[in-house]
Amino acid sequence: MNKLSTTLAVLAAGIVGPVTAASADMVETVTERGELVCGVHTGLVGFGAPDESGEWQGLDPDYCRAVATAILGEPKVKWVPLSAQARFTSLQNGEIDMLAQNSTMTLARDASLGLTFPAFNFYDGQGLLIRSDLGVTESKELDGATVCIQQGTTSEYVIRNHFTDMGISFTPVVIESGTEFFSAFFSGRCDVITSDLSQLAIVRLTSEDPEAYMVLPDIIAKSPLGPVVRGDDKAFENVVKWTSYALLTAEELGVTQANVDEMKMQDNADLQKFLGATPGVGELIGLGDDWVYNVISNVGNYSEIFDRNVGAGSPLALPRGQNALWSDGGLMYSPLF
Ligand SMILES: N[C@@H](CCC(=O)N[C@@H](CS)C(=O)NCC(=O)O)C(=O)O
Repeated sequence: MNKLSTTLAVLAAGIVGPVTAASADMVETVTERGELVCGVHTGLVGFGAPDESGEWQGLDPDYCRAVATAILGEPKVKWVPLSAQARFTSLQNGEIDMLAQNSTMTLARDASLGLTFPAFNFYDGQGLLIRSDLGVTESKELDGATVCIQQGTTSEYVIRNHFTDMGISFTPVVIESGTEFFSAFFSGRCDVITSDLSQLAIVRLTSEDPEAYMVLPDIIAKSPLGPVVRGDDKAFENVVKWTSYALLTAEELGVTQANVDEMKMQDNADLQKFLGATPGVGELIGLGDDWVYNVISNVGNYSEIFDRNVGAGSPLALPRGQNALWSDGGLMYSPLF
């Protein structure tokens, strides 16, 4: 790729320049402040949307709660809803401590922004949502279609390459705001919207007439999603990384929000260490030994978070699919504690 196209790819992915925030000890800052400042979606049910009391609910907000609890012992979070375009700049500038907003890890985002993706919380893919009456069954039949794309997302870059590779033309309509992106599609301004498949499934299911829309079978890119932090604070990065792993390990060990007290008392060396009945799990990442216990008792394990927000226990009922544990054939895998 030449310099111009690299620059274009970087711009298309919503990347705005080098990191500017002063380095800080985030574990100490969060402890002193008494809350974690988390960047979240403006309103995507299941992944991050406010409830009636203005509290953010969803898979990503629950990761904010888990990280806050690991540090503070309780899920104290200040929510900062962000547009797709503003999210990385906001993290770079230090306006938020952590970003949890269906953000895809890419080389450019991880390597050139001074940011880092410590873990994945949802393995997704990019797809296309169309009006069913278009009579199309796969993307190669979309020659000449009008495609709505949200600015500052990976989708913008991927879709252009996809149409070029297929050798067919399309008219891109690049939209800045998240709300306008969906309404443009539902009001007929474009034939297709492209984004993460989870997002497309949710938008379709929560529309007035889900049958009028269909997600095409094409998966045009991988899209691993996860929390993002600044790259200059290894200790905080470790907390986010190992909190994510703790959620997976708890699922693997059968530790749930309901049974965590009972599990902590079991005559099992691994469980006792993991849940802080015996010392060791906190010291290496600068936390108390009860941090995993606190996270699970406040937020639950990964399967509980998945189920209540996007899975079988929610109206969305998305399948676990690739997000199942490795032991169930999925990609979710935690190293040993
Ligand atoms: N995972 C992709 C797509 C993410 C995405 O499309 N996010 C949008 C739409 S859900 C968003 O955060 N919108 C909020 C807004 O702009 O208000 C990425 O990281 O670029």
